[in-house]
Amino acid sequence: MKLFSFWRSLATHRVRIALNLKGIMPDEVAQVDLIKGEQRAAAFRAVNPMMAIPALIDGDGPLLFESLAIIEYLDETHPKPPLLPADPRGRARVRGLAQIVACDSHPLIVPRVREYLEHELKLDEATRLRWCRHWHIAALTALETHLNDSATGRYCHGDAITLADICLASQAAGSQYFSVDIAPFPNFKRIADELSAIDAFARAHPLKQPGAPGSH
Ligand SMILES: N[C@@H](CCC(=O)N[C@@H](CS)C(=O)NCC(=O)O)C(=O)O
Repeated sequence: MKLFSFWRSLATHRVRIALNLKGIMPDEVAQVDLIKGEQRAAAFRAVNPMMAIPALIDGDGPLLFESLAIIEYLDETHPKPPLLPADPRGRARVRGLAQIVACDSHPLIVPRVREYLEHELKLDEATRLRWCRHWHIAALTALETHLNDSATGRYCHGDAITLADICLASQAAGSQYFSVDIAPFPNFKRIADELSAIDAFARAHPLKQPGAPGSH
């Protein structure tokens, strides 16, 4: 198994958590340096035409792409522990929470968007940060409202870890990138704190990866 990764990538952070929860160790982790723009190099474009990570090759392939699709693939091929509830309504809630992070919020703050704001629209750094914080906080606000529900337990959905918790952890890491205080979102913060104490989550954190500032 080969994972295309970079320490700072929040989408890859999600996949790393799922791999850890499933007890899967990729044979190879290929670094795609997003700061240097390696995602746009011809060699990687041939791997993933979206020029984004994560990407995963399991055995003979084909290439797996998009974090949520990869995580559901891992869940289907390695069912224990399950990352989705058994009931359709529960699965819909968990996928909905996950998609607020991975589909509604995160795509607005990825490097290609920030670089477009900078180079094409000529927005200065403070304005670009304002953009990122705005969309990040919009998702935090929606998540907090959804989590204020009897379906929430120790984690986002009951007392078992699900795909929604994986996405919540990546949103929490993003809060650090943009210096967003999560204290005004107490359900979100409580769950983020719980998750950060779990080994599979702690080991997957961006700042624990090779190349990250302060990592070894
Ligand atoms: N929706 C995708 C997002 C993939 C994505 O945009 N990944 C970022 C890193 S977190 C990336 O590689 N961006 C490259 C760029 O924006 O140029 C997923 O969840 O996998």
